[in-house]
This record gives sequence, structure tokens and C-alpha cells, in this order.
Amino acid sequence: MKKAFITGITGQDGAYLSKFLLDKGYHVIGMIRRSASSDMIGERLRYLGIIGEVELVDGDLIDLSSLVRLMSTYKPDEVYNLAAQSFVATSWQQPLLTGAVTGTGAVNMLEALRLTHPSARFYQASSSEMFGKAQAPVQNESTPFYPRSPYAAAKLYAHWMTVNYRESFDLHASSGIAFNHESPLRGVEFVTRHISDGVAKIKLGLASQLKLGNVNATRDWGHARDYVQAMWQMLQQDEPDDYVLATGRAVSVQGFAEMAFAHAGLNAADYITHDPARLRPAEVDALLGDAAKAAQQLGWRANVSVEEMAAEMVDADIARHRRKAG
Ligand code: NAP
Ligand code: G4F
Repeated sequence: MKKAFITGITGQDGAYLSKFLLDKGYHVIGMIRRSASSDMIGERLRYLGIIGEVELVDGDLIDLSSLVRLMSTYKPDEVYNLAAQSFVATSWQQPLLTGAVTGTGAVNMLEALRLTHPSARFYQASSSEMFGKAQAPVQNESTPFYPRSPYAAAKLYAHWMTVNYRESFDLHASSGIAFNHESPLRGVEFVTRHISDGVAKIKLGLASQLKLGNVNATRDWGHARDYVQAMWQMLQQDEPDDYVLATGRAVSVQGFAEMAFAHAGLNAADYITHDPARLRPAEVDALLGDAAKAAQQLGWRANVSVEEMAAEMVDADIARHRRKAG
């Protein structure tokens, strides 16, 4: 039985990747950090019905000793580094923490592997945020990076260190430069989930408006379930490499909100209000990815459309609020 080790297993992608790997027959080991609310941990794994099927172990990305201990104890075949302080807006409030977890944390993981278990295959969750103030209208693996937030700068450090460890130490280290991917398991602080949750509350009479910041920003939005498959496919290749993961279609925040409201039979214009507090110190105006390399070399493509995903998210949030109301 193959062993996969996942950091960030309690997050959106960690949950979907766990499900994907369990279905393939893997033994899935997930690292969780210590919390005073341990009974609340694993909500997403519970939602997918797999909390009892994964092995959860203690560790923290900023504690190299914990990573060394875990790598030498478990010796996994594949390591997926998904853990991060992943919310861009928070990265201006906590730039050092973001650098320590999202940037240096990835290097801690690479070091732990180099020192104790260099034969493992490694996946780094790189981000389209690294393109930032995009230097080309459509971004691929050759597009220059221009990070626009502490989060993006931290991801860029982690990304180049993944390349560096591959080239310096011959690690089988790959990265997915993933464009935004969402789902009903997305954190509610991210805009798509903020929208689907807001639409659900309005539909059920629990709220009367939806506050948004910059509705003109555009993103290339796919479904997380599709993206975790590409992570696995990268680690099955003979040679490690970096791949853009994207749908090839951009939709604005306003456009996504209109889809979500329309699915609930509501008119977006009646409910959206502007909240300047939600604007960012520096914005990433537009991202649109070209995943031709992943299509050619991995045979991967995003299958779920943004319309299907918005509908799934709104339905899930309506069901969730109904359940809460008893
Ligand atoms: P997410 O839902 O925010 O999950 C982040 C995970 O990191 C959580 O499990 C969190 O644990 C864990 N974590 C945070 N700090 C940690 C630490 N110090 N030590 C160990 N674990 C820690 O993120 P996601 O959407 O699943 O994304 C997965 C990865 O892909 C992230 O690295 C993200 O930056 C990157 N990415 C995401 C997207 C996207 O659109 N979703 C696109 C490009 C790249 P707790 O539950 O304890 O907080
Ligand atoms: O949903 P967001 O917070 O995602 P963002 O900043 O694009 O980052 C996500 O995708 C990255 C991949 O490109 C990941 F690396 C990262 O970890 C994360 O998963 O914001 C999307 C856009 C932004 O332009 C933001 O300014 O939506 C705009 N926006 C407008 N109103 C809002 C809101 N964002 C949030 N979170 N909340 C709002 O009310």
C-alpha cells in the first residue's frame, strides 16, 4: 500500500486530495497542528465522510523538528505540501507569519525530506497569485512573476526553493501553479464562498444584503476536486516539473455573484452593496491561465464549469443553513 503524507489536510484541498488518494488505495497520513479546539478539527474530512479513514499526526510547518520526526517515522512515498496561511487579505495583517508558514514552512518540508527521506516525491502548492500584476494577458509556465502581496511573495520563495531543491539535490519535487479553485469546502473568507453563503442566507431570509469589495477583479475559477487529481498526476511522472493548472476562462467577481444569485432565483443587483473595507492595499486585477502543458504532459483538464460550481456551492450552503436551523 502506497503512503501519502499531506500537510494542510484540514483545508479544502487536503480534504479532496485525501478522498482522491483513499479511493486509489493509499494510506493517507495528514499532519495537523495543535489546537485548543481539537474537537472542531477535521470538519471538511467529516463532510466527505473520511475522517476515520485517514491517520492524523501532530506537527507544524514552522517546526522543522516535527517534520524531520514525521518523515523519518513514516517514510511516505509521496508528500503533498498544501499547508499555508492561504488568505491573501490576511497576509498584509500578518506578513511575518505568512512568510514563516507559506514561505519558510515549505523549505522546512524540503529540508526534512533532504535530510531524512530524499527518495519521496514532493508536491508544492504554488499559486497563480505569483503572477500578480500579470505581465501577459494569459499566464503559463514561462510568464514572469510579479507578486502583489506578502502571500504571493512567500509563495514565490517556496516555489523557487522547490525548483532549487530539484536542481541542487535531485529531489523529485514538482509544483502546481494553481489558479483559484473552489468548492463547498472553500473557507468562507474567500470571495466565492462568501458569495454562495451570502446568497443562501438571503434566500432563506437570514440576511438582506451581500457586502463585496472589488467586484471588477477577474479570476480563472475551477473546482478543487479537479485540481487535486493533477497534483497526484504530477507525482506519477518519471521527471518532476512545474505545471500551470487552470480552466482557461476568466469571470469577474460580479459575474460569479450574478451566477450564484441567478441559481437561487434572485437578482444580484437587488442585494450587492459596496464595502470599501474589503478593498486590498494592492490588487491582482486579472488572472487567466493556460494549462496546455498539463493537458499535453499529464492528460489533465478541468472538467467542472464555473456555472456548475457556483450552483453546487449555493445548494450546499442552503442545505447547510437549513440543517443549522434544525
Ligand atoms: P486552506 O483551505 O486555507 O488550507 C490551509 C491548510 O494549511 C489548513 O489545513 C491549515 O490548518 C494548514 N496550516 C496553516 N498553517 C499551518 C502550519 N503552521 N502548520 C501546519 N499546517 C498549517 O487552503 P486550500 O484552499 O486548501 O489550499 C491548499 C494550498 O494550495 C495552500 O497552500 C494554498 O496557498 C494553495 N493554493 C490554493 C489555491 C486555491 O484557489 N484554493 C490556489 C493556489 C494555491 P488549520 O485547519 O489548522 O488552519
Ligand atoms: O477569493 P479571494 O480572497 O482569492 P484570491 O485573493 O484570488 O486568492 C486565492 O486564490 C489564489 C490563487 O490565485 C490562492 F493562491 C490563494 O491562496 C487564494 O486561494 O479574492 C478573489 C478576488 C480578489 O480580487 C478580491 O479583491 O475577489 C476580490 N473580492 C471582492 N470582494 C473579495 C471580496 N475577496 C474576498 N475574499 N471578499 C470579498 O468580499
